[in-house]
Amino acid sequence: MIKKCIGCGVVLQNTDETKLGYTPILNNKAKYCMRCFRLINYNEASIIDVVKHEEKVIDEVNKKANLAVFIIDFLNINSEVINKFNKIKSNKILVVNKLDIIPKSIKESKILDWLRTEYKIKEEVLFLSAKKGSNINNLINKIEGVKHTYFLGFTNSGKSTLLNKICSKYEVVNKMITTSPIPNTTLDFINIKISDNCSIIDTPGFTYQDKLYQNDELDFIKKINPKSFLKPITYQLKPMASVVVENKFRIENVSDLKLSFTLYISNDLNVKVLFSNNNNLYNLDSNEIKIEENNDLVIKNIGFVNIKNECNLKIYSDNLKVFEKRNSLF
Ligand SMILES: Nc1nc2c(ncn2[C@@H]2O[C@H](COP(=O)(O)OP(=O)(O)OP(=O)(O)O)[C@@H](O)[C@H]2O)c(=O)[nH]1
Ligand SMILES: [Mg+2]
Repeated sequence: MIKKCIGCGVVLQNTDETKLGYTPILNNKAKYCMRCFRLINYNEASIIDVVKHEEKVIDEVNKKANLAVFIIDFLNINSEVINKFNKIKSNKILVVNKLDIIPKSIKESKILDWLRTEYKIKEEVLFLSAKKGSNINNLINKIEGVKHTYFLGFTNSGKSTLLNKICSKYEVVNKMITTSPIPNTTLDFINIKISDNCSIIDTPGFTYQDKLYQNDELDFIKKINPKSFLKPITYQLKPMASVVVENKFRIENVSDLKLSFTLYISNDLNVKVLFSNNNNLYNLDSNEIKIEENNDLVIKNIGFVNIKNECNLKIYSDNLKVFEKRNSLF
């Protein structure tokens, strides 16, 4: 009989330690694969080549979902995420997760209006914190009595954390899906029956086409996900001054005005201000972009910058495709 890991959904096997699903002893008691065991107990990831599941997830959801719950995290709202949401044809809800890290000054109603105008979202939007469990009753009301509710979204948006929270409200024994700040934790569909005729299904997260890191840069990857409340930092950026984040990218003010420049990124990431006499990262690819009044500059998978003034910025980065501008939320 095929047995699946209850943490990540892959088929368990005891023949090849280097492959997915490995467990030393494969018997009736085996629950988690070695990778999940290490993630859960030591927060330690083995880097694996994850099979891309994007098309498989979208196909299955479009064919089988009675309801699709698409989860995004507040720091990662961008065109790629919204395009993926738009590919879902079934009845769907958008959930903005990680409300616990959002500064209180940013009201849900404001985010909602902005999602409707900037990203043309027409569907219902719910705001919650999967980690804290706040506002999840609204979602539970939606899924109760629905035969197949699929949870989908980009990796690390908090799908599995949310399913675990929902399960804790029902009497589902021995099911604890693995969660972690490392991308691609969930590797296959995980179907959990929460009551008669009602199942919730976790799915492997989508990955960004362009990223600022390699899969083995675990120290950097762990810092991207804010562990606690987000404290945005504002810099008054003089002409020719730059902000450098973790030696990954440099954003330089190439206008002749001083800019108000507020970073909404994890506070674990190292930020420094440099002047043009310091040539750090000047060797990377660069691109100059014009920022209109009150635009945000999005850094996909990292967060965004709010810039109050119209200006020109020069960006230095290994991957310029992760930067895009949008009308600001503020
Ligand atoms: N602050 C905060 N962190 C959260 C919340 N939900 C999830 N996280 C964290 O985000 C990270 C990713 O959570 P997962 O539940 O593993 O994300 P996922 O969407 O299942 O990711 P994949 O399985 O890779 O697709 C973990 O470190 C979680 O603790 C939340 O509501 N607030
Ligand atoms: Mg997951």
